[in-house]
Amino acid sequence: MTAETPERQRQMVITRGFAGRGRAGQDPRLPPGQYDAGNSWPVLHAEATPSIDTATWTFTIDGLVDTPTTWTWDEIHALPGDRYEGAIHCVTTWSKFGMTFDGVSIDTLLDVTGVRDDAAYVLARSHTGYTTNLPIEDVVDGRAWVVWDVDGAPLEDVHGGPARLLVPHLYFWKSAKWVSGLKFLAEDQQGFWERNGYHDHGDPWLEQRYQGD
Ligand SMILES: Nc1nc2c(c(=O)[nH]1)N[C@H]1C(S)=C(S)[C@@H](COP(=O)(O)O)O[C@H]1N2
Ligand SMILES: [Mo]
Repeated sequence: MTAETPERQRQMVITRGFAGRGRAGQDPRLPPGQYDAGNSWPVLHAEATPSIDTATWTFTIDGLVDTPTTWTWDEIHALPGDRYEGAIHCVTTWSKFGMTFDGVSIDTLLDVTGVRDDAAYVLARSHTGYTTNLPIEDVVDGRAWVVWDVDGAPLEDVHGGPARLLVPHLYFWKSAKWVSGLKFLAEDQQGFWERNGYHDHGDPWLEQRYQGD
């Protein structure tokens, strides 16, 4: 029988503690099945990249709200701004840390429109026709934004400029590029990728990649 010295016992406890994190050696900020894309920022979208003029750009909140509202570029910029600093996670397994996005919180927009009691879901839409669905809980309480700057510079066309939705706690397909509005609904209505097999919710920590996950 091997004698365990106090030092050896302490070591074993520490080792077990680290192993207990589940994925030894993996960055704990990485959701399961994801890798750190480092400095690269992959571009992914289904449609052709549009070129949208901020002079004619609008963003609309409608559906089950008290006061449906459309903002122009200048009007939305006149609202109190907000910043997200952190990670984004794409379902194709890349994650990116240390991103800084500036724009306006969805909470600020909902202060203007109000939300009716019978609203439970949101369908986000883009100027290109792209759509994606979310439960209301995922776009309120400081968890979703309309953003126009990334790392201090205007969002490029290919990344959804002049403005995109940002819902960073869900897989990145929920962050509709070239976003044009949010419709509040009583029933969940699937968006583009969700109709094509992606999960309705898309929580990266639960690996909700595909329908049925
Ligand atoms: N309008 C639009 N938005 C979209 C998509 C799209 O096809 N069209 N793809 C989504 C997916 S799957 C991802 S991973 C991200 C990619 O954003 P990026 O190209 O800025 O990395 O945009 C999301 N938003
Ligand atoms: Mo994606």
